[in-house]
Amino acid sequence: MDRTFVMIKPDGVQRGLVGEIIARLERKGLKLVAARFERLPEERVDRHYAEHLERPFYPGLKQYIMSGPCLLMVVEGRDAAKVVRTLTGATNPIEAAPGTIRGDFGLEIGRNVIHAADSPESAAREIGIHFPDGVVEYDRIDAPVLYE
Ligand code: IDP
Ligand code: MG
Repeated sequence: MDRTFVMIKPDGVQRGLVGEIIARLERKGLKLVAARFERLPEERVDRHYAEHLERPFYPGLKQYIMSGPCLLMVVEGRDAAKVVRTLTGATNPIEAAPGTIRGDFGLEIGRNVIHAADSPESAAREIGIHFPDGVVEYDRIDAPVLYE
């Protein structure tokens, strides 16, 4: 089964959206297999966002991500990375469709509530960075009715 990395950013935590966001992932049928609530250390933010280090918005992005605690998660399900990106919506909440997390809860690109790995390859890389000791393996009782 596929896994992906999801993170509720500090604005999502401060605005009390943690429960709402986890509920959406659970209701979709995704299985939560790892979670940790923490303030990210600078070194891990730089590794996580390695592809953006040279971007003009990076200093602001880093300050935002380190401004408070984040909820880091790994979820499991068929095509998990794609499924979670669809639930998350476009990077800029102005363009994100209603019904998506960013479309329903965000107003601007620099405060877009949630991070989701953009591909299975990114998911594997990000899970390795944030959960190097692995995830929790178990069966969800509804698995037989979620998949054909
Ligand atoms: P993604 O989060 O949808 O994968 P990326 O292009 O990978 O989007 O950008 C990573 C994060 O950097 C975004 O979620 C957003 O928080 C921030 N970001 C991207 N572009 C801008 C920008 O132009 N201004 C401010 N922040 C940005
Ligand atoms: Mg990205």
